[in-house]
Amino acid sequence: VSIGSGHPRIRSAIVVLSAAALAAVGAVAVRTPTADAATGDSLGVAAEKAGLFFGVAASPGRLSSIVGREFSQLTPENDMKPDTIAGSGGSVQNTGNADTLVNYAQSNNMIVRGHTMVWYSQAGSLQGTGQSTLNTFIKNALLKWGNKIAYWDVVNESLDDNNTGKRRNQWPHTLDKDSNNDGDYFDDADTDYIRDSFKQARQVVQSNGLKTKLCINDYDIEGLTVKGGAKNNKSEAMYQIVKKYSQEPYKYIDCVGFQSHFNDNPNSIITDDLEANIRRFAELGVEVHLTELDIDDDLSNNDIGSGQAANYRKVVRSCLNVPKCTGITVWGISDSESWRSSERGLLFSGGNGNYTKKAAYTAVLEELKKGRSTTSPSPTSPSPTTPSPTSPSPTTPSPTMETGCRVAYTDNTWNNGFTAAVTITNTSSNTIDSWSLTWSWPGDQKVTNAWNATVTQSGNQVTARNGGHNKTIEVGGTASFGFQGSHGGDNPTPGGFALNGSPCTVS
Ligand code: 9MR
Repeated sequence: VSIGSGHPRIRSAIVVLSAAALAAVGAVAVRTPTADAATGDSLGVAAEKAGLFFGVAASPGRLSSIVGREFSQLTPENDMKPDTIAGSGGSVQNTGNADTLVNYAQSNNMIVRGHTMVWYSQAGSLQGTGQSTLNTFIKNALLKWGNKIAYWDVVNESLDDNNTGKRRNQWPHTLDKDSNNDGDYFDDADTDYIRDSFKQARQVVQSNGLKTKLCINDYDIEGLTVKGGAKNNKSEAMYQIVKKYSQEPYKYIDCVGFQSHFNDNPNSIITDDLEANIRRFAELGVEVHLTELDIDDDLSNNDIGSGQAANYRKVVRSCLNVPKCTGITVWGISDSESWRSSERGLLFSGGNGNYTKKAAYTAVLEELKKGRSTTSPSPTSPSPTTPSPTSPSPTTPSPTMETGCRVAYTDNTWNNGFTAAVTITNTSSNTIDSWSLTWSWPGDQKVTNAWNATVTQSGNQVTARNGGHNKTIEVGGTASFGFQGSHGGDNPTPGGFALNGSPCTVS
């Protein structure tokens, strides 16, 4: 009998022991989530400090204590798929296992990713139905769990294999119509099940005041290129879909999932351009997640890899370096219990609740603990034509000159973390030579790291000072920076922005 999971008397005794006493107890290796939080010694806790979630795919039979201890997000591996929960006419049924997983996540402070609604595979009674039945199912699934689900994979695996850049040639694509035969499904007169499914999901989210974010998920879209350096056409096709439906006038898609099953398939390799590809999706304003990560421990056809732990490190780093890469989910706990056990692609060995950390685990934890890069360019970095910091401006004003300014502030918030993007516009009639922007937090927010500005905080007062490359703001010009922060559960928008001491308008 393991003492670990919930012997209340022993647990409460340990809480009052000092660290030294705890070490002396030795054999009673109880680590409550609280103890882990204190040391940061858990993937979920380390990830949360870096501003992202670290999750796992699970089934009710795999909910050993490691799940709640190590991970901060949970994806039902199979129990929310239509072949389990879709009844006739788009109804939702048979949700017992899914409910077990959602309840487990809730009581372990994990967020849930719903997986998945519209998919050619495991479609159950949705298979072959029309858009109106899909819409009914989308509505029922969203309303069944509401805000208990943070992210839903609305559309899964819509694109063809073999790097064709086409849609998968089977239902639900059979619903699509290319009215003018121009090769896409983006024209108003076209029928596009991706558009229509997200449209429905967006309407349900909006009209019910839900916070659930709507994602599209696929595999082999991780790199800009595939093996041999050819363009990744599948990734490009996904980019065009996300670009189209995340922007005005649609604004349907919030997030894109790179499944990240890395193996010897030439389109599934880890490329050096993974980070750049994450970044280009992020620059559309969507969140990027690595949703089903596993890495074959023998990527013999992968010319990038040098061992599984190094590959995990590289993939996690690629996400950490892009602020809008807000979560990583591994597709299972241990190798032997994985859908691809022969690849030994996960972070633990062992099984049945008795798991051993692999070198890959240590690599991931170490990388998460290093946090986000502070030097990587943000989507708002200046173009190469921005004047260099040393080039003298003919109209350099005195630092005391009055400024007129406008501030645009947008944030992207989850559990206890957020990222924010700030753009300052110089609305005065003078060039600004150097700047500091101040504001105060209405809540308990804390800035944890920043890019393109040096940000300091004292109490609830924050000061952001220009970086070298963005110190000059021409008349009508802008300077941008971003940061990451933590909050206690509520992240109200700050007010009281002032640039070099003068109040700014907020847009
Ligand atoms: O891991 C899942 C496995 O248990 C199922 O048998 C399989 C059936 O299709 O689905 C697996 O999960 C898939 C996920 O839903 C979508 N991306 C690929 C995953 C691995 O096949």
